[in-house]
Amino acid sequence: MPSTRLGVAQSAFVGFLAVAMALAAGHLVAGLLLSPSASPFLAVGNAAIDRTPTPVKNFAVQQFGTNDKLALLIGMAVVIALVAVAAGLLSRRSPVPGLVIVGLLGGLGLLAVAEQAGTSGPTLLAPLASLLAGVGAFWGLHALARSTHRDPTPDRRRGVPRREFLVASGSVAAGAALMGVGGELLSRRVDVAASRAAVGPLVPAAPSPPIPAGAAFPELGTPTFLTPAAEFYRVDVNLTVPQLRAEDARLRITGLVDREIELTYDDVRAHRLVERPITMTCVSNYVGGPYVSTAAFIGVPLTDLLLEAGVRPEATQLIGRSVDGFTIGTPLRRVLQAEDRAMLAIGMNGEPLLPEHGFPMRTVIPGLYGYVSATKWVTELELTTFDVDPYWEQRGWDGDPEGIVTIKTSSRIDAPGPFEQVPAGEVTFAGISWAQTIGIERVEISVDEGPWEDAELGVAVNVDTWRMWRARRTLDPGLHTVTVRATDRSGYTQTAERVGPINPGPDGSTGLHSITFTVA
Ligand SMILES: Nc1nc2c(c(=O)[nH]1)N[C@H]1C(S)=C(S)[C@@H](COP(=O)(O)O)O[C@H]1N2
Ligand SMILES: [Mo]
Repeated sequence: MPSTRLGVAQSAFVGFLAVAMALAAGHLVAGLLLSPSASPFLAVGNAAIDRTPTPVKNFAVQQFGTNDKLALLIGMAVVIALVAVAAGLLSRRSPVPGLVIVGLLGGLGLLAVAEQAGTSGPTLLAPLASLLAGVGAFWGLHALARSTHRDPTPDRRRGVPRREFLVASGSVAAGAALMGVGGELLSRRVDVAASRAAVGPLVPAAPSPPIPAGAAFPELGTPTFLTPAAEFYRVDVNLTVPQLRAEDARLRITGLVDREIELTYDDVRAHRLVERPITMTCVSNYVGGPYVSTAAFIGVPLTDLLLEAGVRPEATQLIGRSVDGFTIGTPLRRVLQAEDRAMLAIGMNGEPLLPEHGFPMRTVIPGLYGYVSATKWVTELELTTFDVDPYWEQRGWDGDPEGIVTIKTSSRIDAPGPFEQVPAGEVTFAGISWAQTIGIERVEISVDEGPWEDAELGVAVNVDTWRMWRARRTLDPGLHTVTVRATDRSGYTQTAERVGPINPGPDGSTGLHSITFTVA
């Protein structure tokens, strides 16, 4: 007597395959349309990032660092797989519950794509294809599985229906894998690498002098003075790096200006290019954290561009807009104060920007945290007043537009590492400190809560970059603690009061970095 219900494994498999098919079909069409973000999987991920409360977002950045996006994608894949399996299991008698769930998942993808900034009609084809593929695959596989069930005996000898189901599900699995991979390859078809290579050398009219020997102590464990672009910290809201070609790039300067202007990449290059080492810092950096890096940025001074457009006196804020929907607001006063060193950057360490750092163009303004100064993949600079709220402020980081943007003077211990065991004898300490636009005056260390004693500073490169430090002490064998603090040229010494990066606004962390280590 054949059961009228599908087997547990078979029904779970039907649900899983149908959803895999749905995601792959969406990914493929998004790839064909050259809109990777229209892939329902990525769109749902981006929608999730958008709705994540800021503290959670910050927690994720701190836990997973630059892998926060990978962690999110894996987590999402697991959740979706579980829902898919549940859809199958609920459909052992009738396909209806599964069809409803797969349809709802498809609807979610459709909504996520539809709400994206700059969605055009055609990009909706990706989630639509996904919905149809998912529902279709579920329907087809379920029907086939049921027919196998209803009529199990006569064919057992020939094994036809069972084999039919296996062949069909195998084909769906293979098809989904092919479509997924194809979609991924297609969306990388925009040949950013070729566009970057074609830029050729960037020659600043005012090159920055070479970094002096003695500016960094990498042999002692500090970073190199200039961070190689590939190792520069990366923070942004994107699951996939926006792929833009220099040939297609346009920068518009709009808003409270005498004349709006639009520049191509070549127009930008043709301007006076300056070069300046600048240390960037993310507001999410915790005390002792890694979100601080230095590059010699090459670009056009923002003041040159603002002069060209003619800024109206009412303007108080410069808003940067980007292809990823991110907007960054900078107090105009701070842009002007930075003079030539606030730039529309096109190069980093002598090379065009890397895609993950904003190729082809981004802004960099020394002294301000990245989220209020450093628009990557920038497409528009709008002059406004403080009435316009940029990205983070729309999401509840509603700070004082003038106050919170300044990078806090800070310092970090790079050597010894946490809980490192160092050989007996003289111990070498080394690390970094920074006080962008002001300059570092002094770095002190305290060993085992003893008196503060001066560390030796590396050669200063300019006030906008970090300053390395080193010190030596002879210590007895056993467990020790070292703490560091910096004083900047305004006379401010880092406070010991420990505050996390989000407190609750994005003010940047405070507190002193300490390391515990052992002398052998
Ligand atoms: N378009 C865009 N620009 C952006 C961001 C973003 O998410 N999108 N993140 C900002 C943040 S929070 C920081 S700290 C810097 C980091 O720049 P980097 O990744 O080149 O180090 O970019 C800023 N610019
Ligand atoms: Mo940031």
